[in-house]
Amino acid sequence: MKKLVCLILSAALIFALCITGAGAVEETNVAFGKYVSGEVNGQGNIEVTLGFWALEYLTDGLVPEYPSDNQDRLGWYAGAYVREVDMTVTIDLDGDYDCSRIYLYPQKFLEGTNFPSSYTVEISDDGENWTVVGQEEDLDGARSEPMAYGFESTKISYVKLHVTLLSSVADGNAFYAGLGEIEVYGVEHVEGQTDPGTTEPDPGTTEPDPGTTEPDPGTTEPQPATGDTAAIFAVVAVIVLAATLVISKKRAVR
Ligand SMILES: [Ca+2]
Repeated sequence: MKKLVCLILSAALIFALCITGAGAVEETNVAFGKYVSGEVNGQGNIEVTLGFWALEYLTDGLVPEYPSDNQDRLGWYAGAYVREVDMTVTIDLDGDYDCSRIYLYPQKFLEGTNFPSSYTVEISDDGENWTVVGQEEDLDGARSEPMAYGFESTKISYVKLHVTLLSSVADGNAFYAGLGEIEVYGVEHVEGQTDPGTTEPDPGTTEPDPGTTEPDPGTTEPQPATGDTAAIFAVVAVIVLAATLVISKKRAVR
């Protein structure tokens, strides 16, 4: 009996360790709900946000249809009387994360023709030193799918979009650029763990396969790792079995 209980305990413990490890590498959108700041350098007559658009709508998990009931959360929108700008929006991830993918979603408004034409996507772990992981020049036209940027898993705390050329959308007075959402996929950084074993992105692919890389809007909100729940059950099972063993021992002594 004792040997059997020990065997079951060992198996349960190994199972718990395995699934706990599996849950740790599941990537989520770590930008969801995080603070976004905007800045314009060296240009006058420019607004980094317009009307009922807001910087915080870049990380609210929504890419609303247009027209829709969520027209007041279409995303971020900026305008200037010149098309060449020096404009940044920066997401503070509020912690260290090992990230490997960034998605820029166009707005459904204007069928995405207001997507910025030239920009860089940059990452940083200190908010001062930046590494470019994506770059586009002279994009134009309607856009419905997100732009995807994959890179080797890197510990970061900030993501910056640096726009240098607004879209060709103009109303006679100004040019504009907007996005519906920015998603950053990764896992919480664990000191001493440099390889989280995440998926291997293709750094050379800037535009995702429409059928596979656009996440379901319903999944933009971070979900708890599915392995965590199973791990909890397994750990509970280990405790119950251990208690059973102790009780059995006590009864045997009597
Ligand atoms: Ca949004």
